Amino acid sequence: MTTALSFPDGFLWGGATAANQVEGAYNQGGKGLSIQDTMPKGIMAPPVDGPTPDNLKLEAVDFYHRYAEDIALFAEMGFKTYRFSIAWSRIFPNGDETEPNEEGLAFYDRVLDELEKHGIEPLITLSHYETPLHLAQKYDGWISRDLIGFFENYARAVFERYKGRVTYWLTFNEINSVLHAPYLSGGIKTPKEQLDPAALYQAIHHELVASARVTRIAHEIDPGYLIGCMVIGMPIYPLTPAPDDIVAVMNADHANLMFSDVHVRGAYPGYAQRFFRDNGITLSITEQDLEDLKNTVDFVSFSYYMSVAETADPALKIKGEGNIMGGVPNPHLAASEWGWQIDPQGLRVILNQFWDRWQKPLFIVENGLGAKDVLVEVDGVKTVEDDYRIDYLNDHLVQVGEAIADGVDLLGYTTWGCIDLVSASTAQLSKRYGFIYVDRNDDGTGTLDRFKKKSFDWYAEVIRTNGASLSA
Ligand code: BGP
Repeated sequence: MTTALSFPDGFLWGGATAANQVEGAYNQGGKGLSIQDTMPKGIMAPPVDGPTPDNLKLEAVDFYHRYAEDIALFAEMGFKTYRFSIAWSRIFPNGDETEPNEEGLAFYDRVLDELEKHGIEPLITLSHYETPLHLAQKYDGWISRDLIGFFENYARAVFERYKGRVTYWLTFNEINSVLHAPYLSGGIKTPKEQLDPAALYQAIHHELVASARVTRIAHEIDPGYLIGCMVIGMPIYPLTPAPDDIVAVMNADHANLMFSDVHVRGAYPGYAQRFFRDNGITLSITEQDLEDLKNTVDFVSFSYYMSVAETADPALKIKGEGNIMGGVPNPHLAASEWGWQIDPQGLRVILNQFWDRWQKPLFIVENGLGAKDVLVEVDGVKTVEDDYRIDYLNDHLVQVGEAIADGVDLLGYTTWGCIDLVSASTAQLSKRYGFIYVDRNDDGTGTLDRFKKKSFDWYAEVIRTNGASLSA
């Protein structure tokens, strides 16, 4: 007999977005440019110098002006939480000023007002792939130690401003993605191919120290603040049971897990020190850095879209499509239209792996299916019959329920792109994740009107029943 699915009382159901993918208004309210304004093709092409008309993120889905309408729709689905990011360049337009931009702070006050009105708990990411452009151009992003201080000023400004209105904060979105997308993730302008591994790991060290320092600052400002790290959660399976493949998996896991090991344990693990030694990487680490790193996170959050396989055999080491890191395709799994392999059980696996490893509360802050949707008319109402999305989310949530039954301590679950938004990797709008369809196309045309998809009512029912309506 198996245990029935049961989600804890107070489970934080909701959805997630990032400023650069929904807000638009890229140059309004005193906002400075961010690296996203130079990435009209996402990570599919090298960045350009500045904003270009083909960059969908400049207007995105205009959340900047429509936030009240959108939050009302989230409330209609019964959201308990809404994860969004603050655009760093709205608060510090260049990133290195000393005083924050009042208009930027006031915008997020208004967002928080709307959330409070509907009883929705905010979950805020401080840095979601939107480093101020000036910091990339002048300092080469996180390569420079100066960014620690700039980030600290920014975090302090928002922690102080929104005190008493927020509990959950995340520092860097998918911090482990910097290994694969240094510009997107770390504002590092030097092209990846020219980047010396020692410089890259120094940048990572700066981010880890910055994250730990702002964790301390947050707790000083408001002891009620809970600070989480955020990583790409991607289980890595051996392609075969050959011991060489198992060791290859262990090494690939270490490359990823190092980030949260430092966040949770407050020091570099032995395997990371060995990696640095073996690769001739000598980091500049001060005594103060070592002290700062001891400010560990309160919880671990992660995105989950897919698992990958790994092999030690160079002939089989093909890189498939996937969420920034990608990996060797698994012959047992089907894939989305964008080649991301679909593996609901992988979510249970990673929840157990993370819980067993850290014994810290977990939070799934991204999960979902990017798909091409077709707007149709049913009984005179425009909608999308997205049964494929319902199936995807249902199957993943059933595995979440299994993990909870396994004993995993899970705070909540926010689907990615609860309203359609611009894709981070491809910069398309046609790669849609939402329960809410936004009328905007890849060529920039469209009314920006919102329509509820079939999945809208489905998710509302899942939340209303606290998961009891899922079909196992
Ligand atoms: C994650 C990012 C998000 C998001 C999501 C889906 O890597 O944190 O910003 O966009 O993946 O990816 P994509 O937009 O490329 O489909």
